[in-house]
Amino acid sequence: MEKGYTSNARGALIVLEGLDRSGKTSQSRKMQSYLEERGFPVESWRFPDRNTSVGQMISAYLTNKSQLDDHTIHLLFSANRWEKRSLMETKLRTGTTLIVDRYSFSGVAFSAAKGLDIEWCKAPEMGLLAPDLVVYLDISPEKAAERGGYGGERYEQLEFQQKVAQHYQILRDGSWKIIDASLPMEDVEKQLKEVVLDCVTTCCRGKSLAQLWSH
Ligand code: T5A
Repeated sequence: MEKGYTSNARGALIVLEGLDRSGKTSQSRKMQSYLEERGFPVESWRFPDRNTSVGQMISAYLTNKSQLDDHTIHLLFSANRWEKRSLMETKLRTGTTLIVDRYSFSGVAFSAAKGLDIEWCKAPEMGLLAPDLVVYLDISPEKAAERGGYGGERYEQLEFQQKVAQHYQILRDGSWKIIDASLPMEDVEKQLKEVVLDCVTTCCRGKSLAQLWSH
């Protein structure tokens, strides 16, 4: 057992959310290095996980190589999380912190932005593990669109991202940490480090795992 861990200690499930190009991938890497330097076991994950067979179907859809019904792609995104759930639980229970780039909130915000019923969108996510921390990297769709590589994938369109931002607003609760993602990368990183370290320390001391959107 790692130094400082109690018997019910575990890794933290930390989720980064935000519009396309908000800086999740960059910050996820930085948080991984930061925690590793401090001696915490940590992995960076992302959804969609394009390496699985479900993930490959999603990737083909996102790159406009295939067409799918809106409900069908929603369920595929969800299935892509379910296929990683058991590994996720094992990692957390054995003390590894997971920094996850997008999770169920992306699933709901993007599909609901297309007009699907929000409760219908949430239903297949119920029972997945609840994050210990959700950080929303807050940036205007206009500012995000100015960043490198924007526009290559299906959802990277200004008007659609505006709708996604509105649905993230609906999903947010008081526990989310909101960070201004239009700030320079170092400033975003500094704010993120504080909340991430606090969360990892809490889970390291012992915290039970919860399920998402269970009543
Ligand atoms: N989706 C996803 C669903 O519809 N349902 C679901 O269930 C899920 C999980 C793929 C798409 O799928 C949708 C959402 C997406 O549309 P993705 O592969 O995660 O999701 O796509 P993106 O979010 O677009 O991922 P990106 O890697 O493209 O964007 P990031 O990770 O937010 O941003 P990042 O770090 O790669 O940075 C983008 C650019 O901005 C610069 C970087 O250097 C880079 O060039 N940058 C900054 N520049 C200035 N200041 C800063 N603070 C900066 N931070 C980053």
